[in-house]
Formats: sequence, C-alpha cells, structure tokens
Amino acid sequence: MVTNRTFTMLKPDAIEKGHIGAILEKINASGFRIVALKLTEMTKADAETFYAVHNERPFFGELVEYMTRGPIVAAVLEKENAVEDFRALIGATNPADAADGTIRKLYAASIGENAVHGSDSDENVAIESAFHFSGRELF
Ligand code: YYY
Ligand code: MG
Repeated sequence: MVTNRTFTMLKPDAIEKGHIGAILEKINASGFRIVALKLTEMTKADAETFYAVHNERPFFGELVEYMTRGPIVAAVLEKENAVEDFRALIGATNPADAADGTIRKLYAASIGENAVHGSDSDENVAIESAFHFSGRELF
C-alpha cells in the first residue's frame, strides 16, 4: 500500500476562475511533488462513481452536476504523510470553517463549490488515482 501519495482534483469552479496556477504553486510550495497531472473532465457516470459513497446524501445531484459542468485538473502528489498533510493544506470542507491560508479559505466560494478535492485515506488514494491515471502517467 502506497503511504506517501495523495490524489487531488482542482474542481470546475477553480478552473473557471483561473486559479490553476496559483493552487499548483501553493501545492508545490507546501512540499508536494507532482507525480501525475492532467486537465480532464468527468462524465455524469464518472462523477456518480467517484462520489458513490455520497449517493444517498441530499446534495448528491448538485455535486454531480457541479463536477461535470467543466474541466477539472487531476493530480497525484507525493510527500511524507501526504494524505493528512494535504487535507490540512486544503482546509475544512466548508470554506467558511477553513483555516486562514488554506486553499479552500483562499479560493472556495461555498461548501458545494469548494475548489479542491483531497483523498481521505491511503485506500482511497489508490482507488481515486487509478480512476484518473494509468500506470504510465505516474512519474
Ligand atoms: O472530503 P471533502 O471534499 O472535504 O468532503 P466530503 O464530506 O467527502 O464531501 C464531498 C463533497 O461533497 C464536498 O467536497 C462538497 C460536497 N458536499 C456538499 O455539497 N454539502 C455537504 N454538506 C457535504 C459535502
Ligand atoms: Mg471526501
């Protein structure tokens, strides 16, 4: 099991607002090495699968709609303690609760449009990375 990687997506709102460069800069400056990176998009079926754990939640339909309305940036990041450290860097799910200096505090508009995804476990890093990247796209 890989323990020094995490998976992230810069979500459609971040791309629409032109924040790709600023967010990647902050990720690099925080000690993460980018080992995979691409501009891509999710189909409705992709988003429903990726977020299947939430499919009974009241926000599920809006979440799928949002994640499919435009391109995303998918990336795999490497750093010691990557999952936990990246969750700290992005901040709380609701940007109103996110600490100063976190990516969501800086760039997210609302809990529904919160700019960035970060995996929550090593198990999900493996699943989510494989969802977006083949082995030859990981460096
Ligand atoms: O891992 P994280 O993205 O911080 O939150 P999750 O609880 O996994 O929820 C995934 C995604 O769903 C969240 O980033 C926004 C959306 N969401 C929402 O719109 N409203 C909520 N009350 C909870 C989550
Ligand atoms: Mg989550």
